[in-house]
Amino acid sequence: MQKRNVKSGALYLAALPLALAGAFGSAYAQDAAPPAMTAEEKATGKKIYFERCAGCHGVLRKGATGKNLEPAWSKKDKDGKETSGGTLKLGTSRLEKIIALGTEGGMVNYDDILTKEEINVMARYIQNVPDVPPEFSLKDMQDSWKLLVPVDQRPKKQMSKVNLKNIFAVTLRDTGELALIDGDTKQIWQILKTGYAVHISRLSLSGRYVYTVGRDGLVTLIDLWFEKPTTVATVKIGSDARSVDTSKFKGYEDKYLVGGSYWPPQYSVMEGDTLKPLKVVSTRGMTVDGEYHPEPRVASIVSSHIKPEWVINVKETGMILLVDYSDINNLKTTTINSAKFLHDGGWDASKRYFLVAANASHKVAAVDTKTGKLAALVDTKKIPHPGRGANFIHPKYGPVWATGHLGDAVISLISTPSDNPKHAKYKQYNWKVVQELKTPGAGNLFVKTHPKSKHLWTDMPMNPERENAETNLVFDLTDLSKPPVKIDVAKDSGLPVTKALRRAVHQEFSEDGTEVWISLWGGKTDQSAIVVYDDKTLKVKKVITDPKMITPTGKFNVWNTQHDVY
Ligand code: DHE
Repeated sequence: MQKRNVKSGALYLAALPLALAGAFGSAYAQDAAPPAMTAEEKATGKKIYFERCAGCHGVLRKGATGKNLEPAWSKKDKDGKETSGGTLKLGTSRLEKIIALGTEGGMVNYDDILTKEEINVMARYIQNVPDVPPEFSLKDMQDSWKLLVPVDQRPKKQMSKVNLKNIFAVTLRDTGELALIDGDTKQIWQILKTGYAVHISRLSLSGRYVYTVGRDGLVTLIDLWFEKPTTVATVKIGSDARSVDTSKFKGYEDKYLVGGSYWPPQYSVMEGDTLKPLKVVSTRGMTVDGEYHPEPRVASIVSSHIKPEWVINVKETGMILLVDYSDINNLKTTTINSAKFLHDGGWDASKRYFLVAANASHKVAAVDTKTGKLAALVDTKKIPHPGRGANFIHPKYGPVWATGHLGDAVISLISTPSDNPKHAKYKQYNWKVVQELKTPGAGNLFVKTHPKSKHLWTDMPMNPERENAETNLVFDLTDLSKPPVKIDVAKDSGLPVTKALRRAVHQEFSEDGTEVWISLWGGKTDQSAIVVYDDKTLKVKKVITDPKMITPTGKFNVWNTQHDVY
């Protein structure tokens, strides 16, 4: 059928929009009755679907980065021509093959994560009508809210001697934990229970509080001023979530926290230092194509530095919301049309423009947070995936922001505007892709640099080849015509070779910009590591590994996250 895809255990699984492509064009099975399932099998299917599939295919299975997985669907194109499909037409044995082996379109093989029985359950589960999970109201949030340590019982000053600016908050994906690692000593300071598979950590503007959000919608507030990091409040914002940020504008510093949910499709506003729920706003509505969508999930969120506003990117509608939080009872929102499906993104160097991947459109949308308008829609290669992107001064084209791609072996450099008179000559290039850096393969997730670095680090964790997935490439920013240096993170970790791939994923700089930390993300029972490199010499400085450090993925340095340094 198709080549076995990347070793899984990891989970951009089915991340490409063409997931299941090819399979859908094939001959359909004859029998269209939904297969029977016991209550126990349904419960297993539901759990696995949430943990492995919903992120890309959606809770209602209407598809986003992954294909539509409804039992039967039909749609009309702009000329009125109707097409139809669905899992029922594919049938159990075809679906089992797709789930087990993946597809060349990007769906990853599950035969080494799921048992044969589980694959069979999933093949039948997705032929049944999707369960619609319950809504999650303000009252539900209030009921879930736990203020574990009230503000007046917290320290009045930092109690430890740890250099908080150089703490790294590291997601331990599969254990539902966060490791706080001291960047100076490279020792694990504390491991705390959080939500399931924490997606991101963000910092309060003060640098004191770490906020994490689990895929299960649990937001955790951690106070770094205690002798040891301590969880002081938690709250659920839904049953599936990916993003949080605080209010950062002058006068509102950390007053509010906003969290974006995948399910229900909504964002919630909380008090910044207690997580007390204040407001829930639905994102259901019309797409940029003018069609109603019942599940427009909240993807990336970022807090503006120049206005009391959050930039909230709504995946399925392709709408970018600028939400003015200066009066949350009379919320003013600017709704900007961009393109589908919005995912991750970051600021340009001036922090005026937010650039976000519209991944199924193969575009990056840039919003001007000063004028509240779309500044540009830039065509990229297939499925841009910037993380937060990387800003640097290109020797020929001036300020640029970089994004990699899941679906193409290229890093695109987009010229961004600058008020610096010295950069006036680069204006002609603004919002154009000025250079594409070739890489040995697709499957990039993150790129990173630092104002003090002369390097651009890029990963390829979703590439099917071991020699790519376990490595990083480092480009020399002073001479981009030079081939990148390939860094073998798996080899540098010194850990024994495992049968399955371990992905070298996500880079983060130390506070002073001299070190780069990369996760070597193994399976749940493999020994994983974080490999720390000297950014100047590209030599290994330290391998951080510990039996308790299971499945490390995202890493967030306090100072860099607090100040959006990338
Ligand atoms: Fe992510 C950022 C969604 C899978 C690691 N990821 C984001 C953001 C979104 C998102 C919306 C932006 C948040 C923001 O800035 O406010 N990610 C999704 C998915 O929907 C998807 C495809 C599937 C899923 O079920 O979640 C997915 N992501 C993954 C992974 O499998 C990764 C590689 C490992 C993991 O920990 O789960 C992963 N995503 C990350 C990381 C960031 C992120 C490390 C933050 C990057 C940064 O530097 O800010």
